[in-house]
Amino acid sequence: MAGHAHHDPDLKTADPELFDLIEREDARQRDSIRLIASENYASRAVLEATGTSLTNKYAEGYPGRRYYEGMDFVDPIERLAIKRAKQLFGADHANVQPYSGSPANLAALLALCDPGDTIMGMSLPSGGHLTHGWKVSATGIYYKAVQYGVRKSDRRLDLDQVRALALEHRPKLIWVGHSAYPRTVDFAAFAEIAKESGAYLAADIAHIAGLVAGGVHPSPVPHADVVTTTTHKTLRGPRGGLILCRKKHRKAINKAVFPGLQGGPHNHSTAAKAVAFHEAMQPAFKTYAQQVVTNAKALAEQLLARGITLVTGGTDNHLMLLDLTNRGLGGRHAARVLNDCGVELNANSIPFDPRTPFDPSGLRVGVPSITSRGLLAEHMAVVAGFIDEGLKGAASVDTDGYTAEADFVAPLRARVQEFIGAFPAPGL
Ligand code: DSN
Repeated sequence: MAGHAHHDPDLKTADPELFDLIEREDARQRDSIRLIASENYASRAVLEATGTSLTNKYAEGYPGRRYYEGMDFVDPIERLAIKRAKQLFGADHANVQPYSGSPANLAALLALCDPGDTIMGMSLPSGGHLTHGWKVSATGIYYKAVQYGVRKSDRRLDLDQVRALALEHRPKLIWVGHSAYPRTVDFAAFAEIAKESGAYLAADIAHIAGLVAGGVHPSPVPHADVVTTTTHKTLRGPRGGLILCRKKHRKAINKAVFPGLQGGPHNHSTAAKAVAFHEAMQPAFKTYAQQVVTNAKALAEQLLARGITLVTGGTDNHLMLLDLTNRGLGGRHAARVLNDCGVELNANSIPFDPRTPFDPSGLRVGVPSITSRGLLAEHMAVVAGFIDEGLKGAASVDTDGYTAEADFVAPLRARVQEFIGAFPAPGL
C-alpha cells in the first residue's frame, strides 16, 4: 500500500503566476538582441542538468571526504567536473564549488592573504571588478586595497603604473582581470610584476573564460597562482564559479571555499558546470569563441562607421565600451530607450567619467549571446544600425518626459524582433 497520495503537479499547475513570469522571461530573451557582455544563452543540456534531483542533496566537504552519507553519485559528478575543468584550462587543480565569481574571489583572498593585508586590483571605473578591492566591497573593507587604472592617453592598462604601485605598496596579492575592458591582457607581464614585488598573482577571467578555453585569448594559467572565473558568461555554463590553482595552493583554496566561506556545494550547478566544460572541449566551441571575437570586431567597425566613439577605439575581445559624450546622451537614458526597443545592454562608467556611476557616460556592448544565436560578422551592420537608430531616438526625446510610448519605439522594436527571431536561441 502506498503512503499518502503524492500530489506533485508540474510548475504550470502548481504555480501558474510564477510559470507565466518565467514564460515571459523566455519570450523576452528570444525577442531581444541581448548585448549584455556578461550574459549568454546556456544550452538545453546545461539547463537540464540544473533542474535535477541533485538540488536535493547536501555534500559538505570534497569527494571522498564528506560530512554526509549518500555520495554514490554526487562524488563521481564532482570528480568529473574537476577533471574536465583541469583538462579544459590545463590547470593543476580545480575547485568547482564556488557559488559564483564574487565568492570565488573572496575564497582566493581568504586562501592567500590575512585580513588587513595590502592587495591590488584594477579600479571599477577603469573596467575592473568590485571584488578586486573596490571600497564598498568586502575586499576593499577587509583588505588595504590599492587600485590601478588605465592611461589617460589611450585608456589602456598602464603596466608602468601597475609596476610602480606594486613596488611602492608591496601588496600580498595582485588581481588582474576586468569586467569592462575591451583589450587583451598581458598575463605574463603581470606575472613579472608580481614576481618583482613579491606578490601572488590572481587572475579573474570571468568575462573571458570562454575565449581562453577556445584559444582566442592568452591563458593566465601558466602565469598566475590562482585563476577565478564565473561559468555563465563567455563559457556558456550555468550560473556559478570556478577556481583553478597551482598544486601548492590546492589545500589553501579548498579550505577557503569550504569550510572557510561556503556550506554545501550546489550539486546541480556542479553537474551543469561539468556539462559546460565538456561542451567547451568540443571543436564547435573553438569555432564559437573565434566567432565571438570576429563579431565583436565587426560590430566595433560598424559602430565607428556610424560616428559612435569607442573607448580605446575598438576591441580585442567580446566587448566594447561606447562613449556617448559626443552624442550628448547619458548612459542610463540611452540604455533604457534601447531596451524598450528590444536592444538589451547596460549603462557603464567609462574611464575618467565626468558623470556618476549610476548615470554614467557609457554603454557596454558584448556579443557572446548573439553569437550563440548564430549571428555572423555580416549581421553586425544590422545590429549597429539598430543601436544607432535607438541612440538617435534617445537623443530626440526629453530624458525626463520619455516613456516607451514614444513614436519611434514600437516600430523599431518590431523590426528588432523580426530580425532576431530568425536566429534560434539555444536552450529556449
Ligand atoms: N556583473 C558582472 C558583469 O556584468 O560584468 C560582473 O560581475
